Amino acid sequence: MEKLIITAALTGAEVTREQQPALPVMPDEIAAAAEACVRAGASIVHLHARRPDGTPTQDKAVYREIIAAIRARCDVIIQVSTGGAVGMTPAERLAPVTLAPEMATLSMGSVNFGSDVFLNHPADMTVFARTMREHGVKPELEIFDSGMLTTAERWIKQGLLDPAVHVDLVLGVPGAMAATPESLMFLRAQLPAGATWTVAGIGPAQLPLGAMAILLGGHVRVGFEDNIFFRKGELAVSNAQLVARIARISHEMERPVATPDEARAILGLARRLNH
Ligand code: KMH
Ligand code: ZN
Repeated sequence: MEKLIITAALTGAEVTREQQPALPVMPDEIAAAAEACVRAGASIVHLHARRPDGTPTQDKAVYREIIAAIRARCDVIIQVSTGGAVGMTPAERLAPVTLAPEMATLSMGSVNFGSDVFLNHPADMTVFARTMREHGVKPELEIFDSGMLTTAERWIKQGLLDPAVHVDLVLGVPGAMAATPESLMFLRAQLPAGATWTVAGIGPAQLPLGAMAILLGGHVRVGFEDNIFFRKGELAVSNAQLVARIARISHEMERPVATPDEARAILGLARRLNH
């Protein structure tokens, strides 16, 4: 089995400081959280930017600041969000990709998202995929439902995506696929040949689905974007606490955790030092 890649989804677009007092919001807070997560075993950080008032933004300048602050502290694979927040325009969402981070998320279809609709028109998403390719950015395909994997297969056949895709199975968003072991097994069986995959369990599903992925040879995403609790009724004290628990479980299962460079090798990333 490959070493385990842990992604830390530090901030997200929806969680507030009121809900999670340790949520990193400002660039220096996000960078400090990233460094702590790397020390705990993360090799990828999934980033969202916020304005000082806490509202989500895809402003390239804010992402630039966050990325520079992280680079000053540690080596880690930077993955920017192109999901942004519900209601943002596609052009707005795509902005941080032009900073040429190593990775960016690419949502593979539209989905109900709680009481909202997370709209991902195929015409827009193909532009996202092309722009990522132009900037040498590896997409992580965000899969909220099984039809999105068939879209991935089609786009690979059409040459829009490179065959060695990295897929994030996001399970437990209200309105999308349930966070059950059966959902995970079902999606895993339909992954494109040669794909690597990670799982992002929402809320209480973060821990059990993460444990499953460790055993199944997948990778794991944790962090406040998807879950703010350490256990029922107890808020996590930091993103790093959630990373450390997954790293501990993986070590106990005798599956070593990947360093950023080892994760680069697994994902086929050429190391980028230009920012
Ligand atoms: N905030 C969600 C609507 C991503 O980062 O690519 C979308 C999201 C996905 O967070
Ligand atoms: Zn995100």
